[in-house]
Amino acid sequence: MRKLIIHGAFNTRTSRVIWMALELGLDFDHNPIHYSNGSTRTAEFLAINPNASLPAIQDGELCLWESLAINLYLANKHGGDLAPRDAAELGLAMQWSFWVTTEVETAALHALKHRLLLPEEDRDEAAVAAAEAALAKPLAVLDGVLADRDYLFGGRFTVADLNVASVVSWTRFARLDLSAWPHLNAWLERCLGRPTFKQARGG
Ligand SMILES: N[C@@H](CCC(=O)N[C@@H](CS)C(=O)NCC(=O)O)C(=O)O
Repeated sequence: MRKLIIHGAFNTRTSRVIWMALELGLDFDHNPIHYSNGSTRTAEFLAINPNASLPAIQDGELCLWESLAINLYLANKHGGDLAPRDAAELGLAMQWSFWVTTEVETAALHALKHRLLLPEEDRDEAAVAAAEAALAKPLAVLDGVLADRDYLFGGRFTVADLNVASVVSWTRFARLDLSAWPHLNAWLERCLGRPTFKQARGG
């Protein structure tokens, strides 16, 4: 069977999938294309991901897109400690992955854009403040859940921690003040401190 191919440059959401592949010790080919130069709009890539976005993977005949879904798939396929061990853990892994993408990602990306990604003249601290306000509720929820545990569930680092931490990491790159949420902060440190996280972002 053909080797797993991960499409997408390190400085895109592809780093989430590379992080997972490294955690699982997978042998994969990396195709580091970027959306900014038209590489995702070729007929060849659109046949893999009609959204023209990154990441996408090819695993044998299967083409898959949506970073957090790809990670759930890879964990489920390859097993080990990162994978859900039963239906209840699978439910929790999906719950946290859907939660972070619906409740956290948009505001975190907004903060990141206005602190880091946009040209300096287009950045707006009022937009950062609005993002911070929108994040207060979900981050408080995460902090509360982590008050009595090191990881989201199961007493170990799982795909749920990886998916949630990869999105919440944007708040740190945006230099938001997370001191109001010490349990979240300590958990984020534990997750992002894994050597594979740095590797997954191109070292
Ligand atoms: N929900 C998708 C979002 C994918 C996405 O928007 N990726 C960005 C790169 S981080 C992209 O390729 N954007 C295409 C564009 O802006 O043209 C996922 O998590 O995979």
